[in-house]
Amino acid sequence: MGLTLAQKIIKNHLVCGEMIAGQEIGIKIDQTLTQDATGTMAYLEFEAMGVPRVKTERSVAYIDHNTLQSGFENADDHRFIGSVCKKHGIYFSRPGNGICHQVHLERFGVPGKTLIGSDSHTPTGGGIGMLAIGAGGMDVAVAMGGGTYYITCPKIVKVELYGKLSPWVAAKDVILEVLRRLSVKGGVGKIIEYTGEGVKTLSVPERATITNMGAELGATTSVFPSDEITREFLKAQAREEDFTPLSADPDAIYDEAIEINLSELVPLAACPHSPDNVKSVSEIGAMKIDQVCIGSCTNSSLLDMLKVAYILKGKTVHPDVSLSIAPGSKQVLNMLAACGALSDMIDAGARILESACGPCIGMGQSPNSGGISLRTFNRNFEGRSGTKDGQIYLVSPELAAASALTGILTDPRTLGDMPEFELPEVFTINDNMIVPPVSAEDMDTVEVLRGPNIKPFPVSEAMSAEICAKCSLKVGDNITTDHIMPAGAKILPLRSNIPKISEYCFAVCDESFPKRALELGKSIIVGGSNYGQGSSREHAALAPLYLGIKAVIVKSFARIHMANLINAGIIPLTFADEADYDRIDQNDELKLSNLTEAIMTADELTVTNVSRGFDFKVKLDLSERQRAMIKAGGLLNYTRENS
Ligand code: MIC
Ligand code: SF4
Repeated sequence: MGLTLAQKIIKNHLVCGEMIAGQEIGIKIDQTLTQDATGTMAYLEFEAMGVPRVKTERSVAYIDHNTLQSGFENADDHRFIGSVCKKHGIYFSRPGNGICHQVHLERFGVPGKTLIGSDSHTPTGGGIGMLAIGAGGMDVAVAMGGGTYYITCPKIVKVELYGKLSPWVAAKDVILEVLRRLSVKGGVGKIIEYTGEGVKTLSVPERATITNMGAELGATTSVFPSDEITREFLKAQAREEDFTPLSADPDAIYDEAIEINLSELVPLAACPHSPDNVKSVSEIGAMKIDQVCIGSCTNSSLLDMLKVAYILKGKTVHPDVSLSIAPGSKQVLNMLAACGALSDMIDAGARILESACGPCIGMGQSPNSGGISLRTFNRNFEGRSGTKDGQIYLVSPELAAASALTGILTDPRTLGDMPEFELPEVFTINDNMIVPPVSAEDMDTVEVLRGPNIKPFPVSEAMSAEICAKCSLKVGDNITTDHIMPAGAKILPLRSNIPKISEYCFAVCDESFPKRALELGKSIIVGGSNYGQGSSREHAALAPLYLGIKAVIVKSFARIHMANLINAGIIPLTFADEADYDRIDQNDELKLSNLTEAIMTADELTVTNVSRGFDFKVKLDLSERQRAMIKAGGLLNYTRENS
């Protein structure tokens, strides 16, 4: 029986388990990446493991999220990460060098290799045929130490592409179409594998836009074949030796399949407040806009920027619109400057931002009250922009640039003929902002520099035999990690200070939650389906841990967040009968008994709603290893017990 492309990479890296969808497997990790907002914690955890040097083929730390230095905190964290990297064998991409996923694709990604990153958009690497997966910081720390990475073996979904995109219709429209069809939970437990004739019509940056935003499907990852187009890209990055051809076997068997005719696609937009709330531009109509932001790890490649510059050249941004542009990397920015495209953007009135995440994570550029903002980003969750009632639409760079000129949502196909935009044969390469580590012999000469904002992270206690606790919060469906642990310029600098950042836990839903939870001492959260979708931030588990959350009972979980809860020692439970969700109210007292035995063996537990006097069943959908981890009180305790 033939294998799919993802199965081939998994098979080559399989350490334990069988490649059967739904079963836990362990894979060897070749490369890791971290960014600064999750990195400080990941490196503190790595230090706690006591491994002197990373054991991966390549580990890279990027500074791209917390770049607004409005106090000492972010700069201190950057310094901490830089010094840890130097000592322990990790490459350090300095602030200004670019967004982790863009730079990794340009300079480090290798087809056929495995990569995990403490950022949910790590699947960007799938654009060059990597098996690239987003994970919690602690999982990345373990992988840096040479440990196995565990996932539930995913189902494989084939997305067959045929035809060719029409002029001014973009790769962004392909992934928006997939999101429209599958929804933000449609990819959970699945790998999305792109095949078909249409693949050949897409460049590496276009493929990377598609795999990047596969994160919004909840997918484990997304992957494209590695072909001649991949070779050309790597060659232009002076890395042709990293090329390996990779594709699925012709008789590969997929669990599900969908087809997309690229020729039929039209410009699309994800409307507020969910990436799967997708409509065509004509359905939305000529809406007046206040802001346009171009950039982020989804759409900040040279190709994207060249298209934007072409559209803006010789024109002026509409007087009612603020346009900001953040090229994805130093390489992109430099090449835009060299060819004059940057000047076209500046001339048109664009506000050029540094090569970093910026507005995508609420680091500046929050829109005006109720403001309508078109963004080339990947997430439009409520409040994420920093303006609670901001109306964020996710669109392609072409659509964003065309609309910035007119002040209304504009179909880019009205721009007329589209020239051929081609990638350069040679990119400008200067890795002077990537600092290599010192040699193992010299590591003792490096002092790790810790700022006063870095506080010890909470570690769970071993699980108790009985939990009798109040439901401190009841929330609905599709709760994101941006709800659980909001980001933005004000809160992000607290990422290395869990006690302090916990004060903002669930601030978007209920500002009184942290105080209430602390007063209760221990409590339980109840939620709906796809709980914890979105980012990989383990702070969305560590803050609840600090606030005394012992268990989370929901209709279903998003993958990375569930793994982070287990790593933190919080019990993730799902309703056996979803109707029971409606029978629990906030403040109800819930009791779980006989946990010590049940946690290791049972697939179902009985929970008593003491306040209302009834029992209901919850499922424990966990592997043996995960059960042992919860019993031990999380991954760190488990690792200590087993080493
Ligand atoms: C995001 O896009 O939400 C982030 C910020 O990149 C997160 C990581 C984080 O919260 O630090 C992600 O996607 O994992
Ligand atoms: Fe940065 Fe936004 Fe990409 Fe997250 S989604 S890595 S915040 S650019």
